[in-house]
Amino acid sequence: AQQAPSSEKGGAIGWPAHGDIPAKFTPPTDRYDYVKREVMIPMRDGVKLHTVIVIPKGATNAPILLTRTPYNASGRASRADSPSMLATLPQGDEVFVRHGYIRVFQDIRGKYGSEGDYVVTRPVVGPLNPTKVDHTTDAYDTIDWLVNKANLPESNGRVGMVGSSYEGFTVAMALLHPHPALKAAAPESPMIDGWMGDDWFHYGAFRQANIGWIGSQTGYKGAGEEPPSGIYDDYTQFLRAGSAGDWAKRSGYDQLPFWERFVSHPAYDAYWQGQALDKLLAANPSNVPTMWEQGLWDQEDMYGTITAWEALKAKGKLGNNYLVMGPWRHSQANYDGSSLGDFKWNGDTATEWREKYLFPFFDQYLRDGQPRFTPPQALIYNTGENHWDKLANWPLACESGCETPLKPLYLQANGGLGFEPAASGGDSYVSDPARPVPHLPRPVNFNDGRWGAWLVSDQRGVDGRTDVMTYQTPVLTQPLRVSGAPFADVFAKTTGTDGDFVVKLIDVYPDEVPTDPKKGGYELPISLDIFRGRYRDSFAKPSPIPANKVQRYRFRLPTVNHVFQPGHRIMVQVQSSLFPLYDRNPQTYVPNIFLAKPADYKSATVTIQRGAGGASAVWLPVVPVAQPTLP
Ligand code: PG9
Repeated sequence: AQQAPSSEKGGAIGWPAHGDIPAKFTPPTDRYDYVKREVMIPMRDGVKLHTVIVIPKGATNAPILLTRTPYNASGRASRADSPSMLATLPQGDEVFVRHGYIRVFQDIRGKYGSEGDYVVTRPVVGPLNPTKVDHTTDAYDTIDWLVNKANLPESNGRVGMVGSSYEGFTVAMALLHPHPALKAAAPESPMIDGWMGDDWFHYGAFRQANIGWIGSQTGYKGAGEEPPSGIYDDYTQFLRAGSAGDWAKRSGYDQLPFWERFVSHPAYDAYWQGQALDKLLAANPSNVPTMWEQGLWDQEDMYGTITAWEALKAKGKLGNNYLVMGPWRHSQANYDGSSLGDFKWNGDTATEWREKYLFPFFDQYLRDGQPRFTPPQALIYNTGENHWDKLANWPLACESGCETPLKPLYLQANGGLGFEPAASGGDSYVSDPARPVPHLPRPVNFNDGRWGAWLVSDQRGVDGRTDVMTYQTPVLTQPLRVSGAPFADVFAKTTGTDGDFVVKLIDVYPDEVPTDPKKGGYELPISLDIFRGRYRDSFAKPSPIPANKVQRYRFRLPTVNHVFQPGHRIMVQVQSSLFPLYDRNPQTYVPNIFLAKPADYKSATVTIQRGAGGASAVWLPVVPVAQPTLP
């Protein structure tokens, strides 16, 4: 047989003695412009937290930018595997990298590389946390370690904290008892109150869009998977499942303590009230210069920033707390802010904010010799005129305490809408839990790429459904500006004994938009929310709705800074479901909707009252279009 040629060592030519993979392969990093160190930082209880430190090569006397994350510090510090620090770190960090900052990402307790027990949005030490450690102490101990020259000789001993979403929550928690070396903070769309208006519920309606996260985040210490469903259309998936509790049971969530706490605390009881970070911050206001940021179409944490900032304003702390609201989806502040969905803004608003506002705000405190920079009290994008407003105060109109009160825009007969009181009457619709109103045109898959921009989606997708009540003004001949938080004020009766109310404030584009034909007639939501009727009298103590008796549902809607232009109309839509984003209300009162049974889900006829029987309206923060803005 043809002998295979032999190598000098008596085998086949070139045969590797121990295979092609050496025991250790370390690519050289001498041409890298940074050094990456991974350390385990000890907390006061001895638990060590995995921390990734990225240092510009040759750095001395450099400031530190810290983010404490539940989403894998190593991954967060490695946008790309590159010799360049700029390419390695996330897009949002670029301006800091260009100015020689040290960047630190840390796995929070119990996640990924860190030791200890993970507790979702770990409550502060106290009635809800019997241990001696929380994110306030862990941030303190981490900063204490980082500014010790023996540990990080390259630093100047000053730290800024930044982060969005859960990472914004850990920034806000650090402010409850800040380390003296914490010189600036930027909580971006932070999780401040999970029940009232951030990730878990909105006014008691449960956000099913996030239920998969509970499995992937609390089922595993490291990267996890959401439970597979085998059904692409999440509308179908959750409808077939029944209640959110049924979905969870089928997914094995009875193994997950965090889910068990949900089921045990469906109402706004001490468990949730004790975690209201806006109240904790107001009770412990810090002097750390802080820039609170969120998106005006933030589909995940729309509540936290404005609520925390208002709470600190009420404590007289505007001297070190500034508000930023951009035309952004959740966390878009750290990416390109040129557009959202089909809407284009006046340039890359997010990069503009980071470079012209966030960075100089931080830099004046984190590096010596930098120019003083006082941001506007409120930097809020004007979404109707497409430019930033730099305002000396905020809101410009409100329910109480503002120069300008809210102005009721009444639901009128025949689908009208106007500032004049409406004639008496009612508009009825059948709300059928078997046919809930979709939050996006079906098929709806939470991971189909539409989640980020869903809040700017055209509402004509549901306009015309018999269970969506649509009211609109005549075409406007003058611009109308709204700058603050509108309130929904719905008077309604139902044949059921429970029910949800969704109210949407919408800007209707002219029938024709020559420069962008697809915008003709677009129904752009500028503010919308859902309210679970059982909580109309008390968030802590739900009560059945007395059937066929008019009840009042009054709730604050997300903040707007918008101008309805001439040629546009103002529209309000009212409906009783927003699915599968929110769980369905069975519309018959049950003690705990997570445990509702199929037979509990019943159609109900809902009547929205107008005029003397109940002056349903949306109360708007109407102000003159021209407002003084700072230079
Ligand atoms: N606040 C976001 C979130 C939390 C929980 C579930 C789903 C999303 C976030 O931290 O990304």
